[in-house]
Amino acid sequence: MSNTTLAEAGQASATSAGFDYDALVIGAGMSGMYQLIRLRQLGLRARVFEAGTGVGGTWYWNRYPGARFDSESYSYGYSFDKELLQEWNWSEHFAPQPETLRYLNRVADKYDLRRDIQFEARVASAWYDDTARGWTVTLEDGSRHGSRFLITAIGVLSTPTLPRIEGVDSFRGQSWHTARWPKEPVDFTGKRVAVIGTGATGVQTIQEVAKTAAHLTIFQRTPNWCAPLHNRPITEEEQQRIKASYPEIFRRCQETFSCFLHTADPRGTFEVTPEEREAFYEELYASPGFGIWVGNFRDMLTDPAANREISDFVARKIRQRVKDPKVAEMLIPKNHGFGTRRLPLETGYYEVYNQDNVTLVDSTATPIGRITPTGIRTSAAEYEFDIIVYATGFDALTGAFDRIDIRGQDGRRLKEAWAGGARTFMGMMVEGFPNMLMLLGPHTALGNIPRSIEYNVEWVSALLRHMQEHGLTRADARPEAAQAWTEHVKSCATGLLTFEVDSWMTGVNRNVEGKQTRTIARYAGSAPAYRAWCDEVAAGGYRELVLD
Ligand code: NA7
Repeated sequence: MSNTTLAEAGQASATSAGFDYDALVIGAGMSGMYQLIRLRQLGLRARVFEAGTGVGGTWYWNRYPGARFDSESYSYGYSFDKELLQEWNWSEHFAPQPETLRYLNRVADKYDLRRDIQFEARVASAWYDDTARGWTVTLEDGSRHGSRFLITAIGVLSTPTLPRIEGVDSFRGQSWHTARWPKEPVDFTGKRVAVIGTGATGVQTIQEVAKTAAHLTIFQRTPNWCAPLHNRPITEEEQQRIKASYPEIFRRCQETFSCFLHTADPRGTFEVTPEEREAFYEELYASPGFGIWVGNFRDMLTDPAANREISDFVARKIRQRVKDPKVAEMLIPKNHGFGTRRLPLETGYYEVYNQDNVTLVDSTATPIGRITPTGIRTSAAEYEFDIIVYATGFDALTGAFDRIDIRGQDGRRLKEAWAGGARTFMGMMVEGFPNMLMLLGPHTALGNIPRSIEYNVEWVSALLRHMQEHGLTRADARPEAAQAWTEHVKSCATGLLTFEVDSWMTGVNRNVEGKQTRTIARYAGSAPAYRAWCDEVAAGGYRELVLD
């Protein structure tokens, strides 16, 4: 193995091209942080640009009340630092946001990451120059930075979107998008509060705000199927057991379909008796976490009849939990089956609608026409509020890429290259965009995200090491490899009920121009199959890439 670092290998051209860095990373969330650690270990000159004032990404921005994991805490943290795993105590089975942010700051402290991170630095553009074989990154402050490699660590759900409703700026009370929540706590006591949106974020927010608001009005356009989280504190005994079983926990995450601790039951819905089926559903409904979604019968998301069974079961639960039958019906989804959109996990969510201080408004029957200086006007009524909370989601998967002017070879814009749908190689590279590596790009395996992050960072780092060792300075995906991967991603979506429904997972956001129709920007195959594909590319010496 050569001791030559990439900096040295490419020194002549790097210096002559005036590169400031070997690698620039955009984003200091979980992926950017871990990538920085690995870049340093490779001996590379690295810098991270981060728009926020601190590390943490998703957990830095999403400070809204009630924000917490839906993954078991101990399956979520970084697995690479065995010492930290033993030192860090998660307090709950599904940790709240402040704790996760503390955890990520602890990682940043331990590895002294902040000295290579520039905060309040939002990237405006990134242009590739084939003569120099590198990237020029321009920040919004106008400063320019040159680098051989560009690594995007910009997240899957990081570009918040406000509703396209007139008057959003005119409201005179307080209003925030959940992903742009203030750092100081917001007191809802005695306040008239509106929440728009009932996705995973809206559900968590509503549960919390309903505890103290004088009155909470929820504007629901599409109800989502939700299931109980069953969170609780981790006892001292459990803490010891968790720490002793980390190798087993992470091994299991590597084996399951989407890196959660749960995995599909091998049985088909109709292979058991109705009594057995009901008992299994009851068991799942009473169990913590995503078991009811990703640990259900294997055909739940492929067979419409199987999906109807579980949907009917959960509808019965909602009717039992919500006292007013009319409100219960409003909360039961009618246009999609259970689990075909991202499943929000809840703690007393349905019971909120039994409270006197809570009103549910159907925003499909009576759409919001306008945000006024004093509140919200629908087609049926006018409401006054002190606070409006926008839990209206994100321009998912490709949105964060679209907002940066990324140009590859011959000045080709990434947004245009993806206009007909994302096209990638394993979600990590894009043909014609040499030396750009994406950590959570479209088409990558998602699921329990930190597990995907660690894998992608390792794969990218191995490629960089390979290039170091062979004195290579340019890596691009071969068109036929990108074509094959993109076709594979499409074929993975075939037959899945999830892809017959509008949601961020199918690339739909009615508040974003050009995102009104479904696209396949999400890899729906298994994580083990994804890793096998990527491992094979590395083991085969990267034949799918043009390396020189
Ligand atoms: P989601 O799941 O995209 O939810 C956004 C919600 O906002 C959803 O209920 C939307 O209704 C609603 N929405 C958006 N615009 C409007 C307007 N104009 N009027 C009324 N309602 C509106 O985002 P989340 O933040 O909850 O979750 C995103 C992911 O983050 C989540 O899946 C986790 O993985 C973490 P719609 O359904 O479009 O009718």
